[in-house]
Amino acid sequence: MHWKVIRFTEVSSTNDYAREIAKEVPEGTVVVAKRQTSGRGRKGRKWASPEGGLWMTAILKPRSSPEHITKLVFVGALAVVDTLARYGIPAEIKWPNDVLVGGKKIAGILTECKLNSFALLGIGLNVNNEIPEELKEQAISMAELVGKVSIEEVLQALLRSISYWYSLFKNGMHEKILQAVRLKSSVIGRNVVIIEDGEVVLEGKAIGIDESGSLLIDRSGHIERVVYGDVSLRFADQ
Ligand code: BT5
Repeated sequence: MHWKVIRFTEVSSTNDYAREIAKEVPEGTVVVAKRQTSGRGRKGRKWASPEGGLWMTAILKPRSSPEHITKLVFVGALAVVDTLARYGIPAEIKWPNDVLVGGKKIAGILTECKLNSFALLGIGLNVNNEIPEELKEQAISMAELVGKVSIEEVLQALLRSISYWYSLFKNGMHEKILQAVRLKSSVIGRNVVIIEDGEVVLEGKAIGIDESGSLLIDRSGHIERVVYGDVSLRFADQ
């Protein structure tokens, strides 16, 4: 993939800026900002984006069918895990869109799509930035783990890893992607609680991720499928 990076000191959200230009620019255009004033998670949740972190959105044009596009989030999560491994940081994927180190969130992925047109792969990775006080118990940065690192170097490593996983995605090798997600998952084998709109909708033991990317939950012998969407997951023992 040939990446073309557009850099800003400040934007509201790299996903929002990317959405505005997506139709006019080629696939591989990447929007990066030093800080975001309205960084977002899913469902309008806030994403803390002070200077020192890596806040980026890659504009992709995969021409995949709707059933596959939801798996794009795993391209981002796997790329982050690979990138962290280069720095000796062992990370895990918490289905569906978080990357954790030692149980703390180091990165979040936000994918947004306009079907038959473009997909936005937004990645927020805590690099050298301060973690806000209220998130300190649940979030961590690369600097806390290995000391200060070059954001530019992290970006280049991340783009290389995205190229790899995205080429598998484009070539229809979804099972290979899912197999990697299963291997890196911090969820399988654990008791989890699924939350939607602040309410618990399901509790049980996560036993796998199926071929569509859905989480399989064993609820006293009855297997339920949780489709990736706007749900959140909490570990039952935390
Ligand atoms: C996510 O949402 O995890 C997706 C985050 C995506 C951020 C990137 S940055 C570049 C691009 N532009 C954007 O505007 N967004 C993307 P979600 O699963 O909804 O998780 C949000 C939750 O994560 C919040 O409610 C907080 O609890 C927590 N959180 C917020 N900021 C954080 C941070 N910097 N590090 C770790 N956790 C954080």
